[in-house]
Parts: sequence; structure tokens; C-alpha cells
Amino acid sequence: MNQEAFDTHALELKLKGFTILPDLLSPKECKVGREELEKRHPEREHGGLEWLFNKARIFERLYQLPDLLRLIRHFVGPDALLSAEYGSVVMPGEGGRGLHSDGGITGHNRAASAAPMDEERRVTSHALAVNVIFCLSEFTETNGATELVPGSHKYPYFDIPETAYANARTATAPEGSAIVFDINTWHGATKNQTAEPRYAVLSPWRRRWTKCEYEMARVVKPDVLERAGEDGPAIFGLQAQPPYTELWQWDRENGGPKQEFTHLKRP
Ligand SMILES: O=C(O)CCC(=O)C(=O)O
Repeated sequence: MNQEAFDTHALELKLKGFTILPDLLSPKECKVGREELEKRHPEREHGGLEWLFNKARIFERLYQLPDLLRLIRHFVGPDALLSAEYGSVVMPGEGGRGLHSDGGITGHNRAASAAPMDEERRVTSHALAVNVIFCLSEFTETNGATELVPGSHKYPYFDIPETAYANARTATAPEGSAIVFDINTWHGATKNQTAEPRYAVLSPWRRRWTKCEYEMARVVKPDVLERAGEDGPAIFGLQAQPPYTELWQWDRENGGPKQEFTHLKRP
């Protein structure tokens, strides 16, 4: 992506609360991804669609795309953490009118964690987290594509804006695109009115100093981490773990006791 295209996407994400990056995955990668989701969908109630990076090589690609990483880090910092990676399949007849903003259970949009002094306002001054929806199917007006409410990331309150449903726009996009949005932006899957499932993978990212949806440093399999390369320990939050030894015994780079204190390592 050249500088001009990058600037355009960054401005759109800043002003509208979302942008769509085309051509991140090839048609072949999308097909492999769809097949993996289709295979795992029957087990969705038992985690079949969670922790996808541990389950098939194709999903390791999703945090190894330089243009996408550049945009994510532009908004949530150079040491942003991958918070989750899970499949979203909208079957024929499913979806529709379920607008929400993310982070309401484990993130900064958790109304139950608001302090009285917040006066029911959420944090909108900075992007604290972004989410990425990879379109493994083409997203059309009728097949359950995600709809998003432009500008709603700046809406100051936890409650849904009154005009959200009237202003929501369906994100139509070719397969292989990714919708990148501030998690404050109200969004949701539309109804799938076709006979085919709609396949997507979501990969939310958070600031290094916030909690993720999973304890990723413990979740990621060693070989997956190895293949993530030199960025792996930052992306999976190994370096973000708070020490459970005294500081002189702690190796921040690898997120555990130093070599000479491995006897203190927790399973
Ligand atoms: O799959 C989609 O289109 C949206 C899913 C979603 O909003 C979510 O999982 O938070």
C-alpha cells in the first residue's frame, strides 16, 4: 500500500470509525479459510471457531499482513496485542439488526465497570482497540455482511445512539478484504437472505496495557508462536504479562522467570 492509500484509510478510520482494506487475502486463501470454518462450524458451541491461529495455518496469516499491521499500530500503538481470533459464520436466515459496540464484556465499554465520575460516558478521545473482520466470502447487500454506523465511535455514551439503525451502512466488499473498525463503532451482521453461508474471521486488537479477551500468551501453541517470528512475543502479549516473580528474576522479553530462575516458572 502506498503512502497516499494508507493516509486515506487512516483518515476514514479516524473520521467514520471504519475502513475497508481490499485484497489482503487471495481467492485461494479465502477458499481454504471457508473450508476450515465450514468444517469447524458444527463444533461452534464448544469452541470450534475460537483460537483459530492454533487450528489451521491459513489463520496465522491474519496477523502477518504488513499493511494491516501498520494501520492497526497507527491507531493502537506499535506493541498492540492480538486479543482473540474467531470465526463468524452467518447461516442462511440468520443475522440482522443486532447492532452493538465491542468491549462491553471484557473491554473499556463494560458499563458495569464505569465509575460514578464517568457520568455514563465511555472513552472516545483515543482508539483503545480496533477489530478486523476478514471477509472470507464476498460481503453483499443480502448475504449477512456486517453493517456499521459511521461516526458512532465518537458517540460518548454506553447506550446505543437513537439514530443507529437509521444510519447503519452495509459494508459490501470483495472476498479477501478486511473491515477495520474502532471497537466503539456500533456494528452487527445483517440478515443473510441467500442460500449460502457467509464466512468471516474476526481478530480484535487492544492496547498493550489493557486486558485481552483471552490470556493469549498461554493460549498460543509453541510452534505457532515460533512461526509468528520476531513480532510474536509482542503480538501474543508475552512481553505484556505482569511479573509473578520479583523484578530482578523476570525476563520481560519472554514473559517469564529468567533462565536461572526457571524453577519459579508456573505451569
Ligand atoms: O460477523 C459479523 O458480521 C459481526 C460479528 C460481530 O459483530 C461480533 O462478533 O462482535
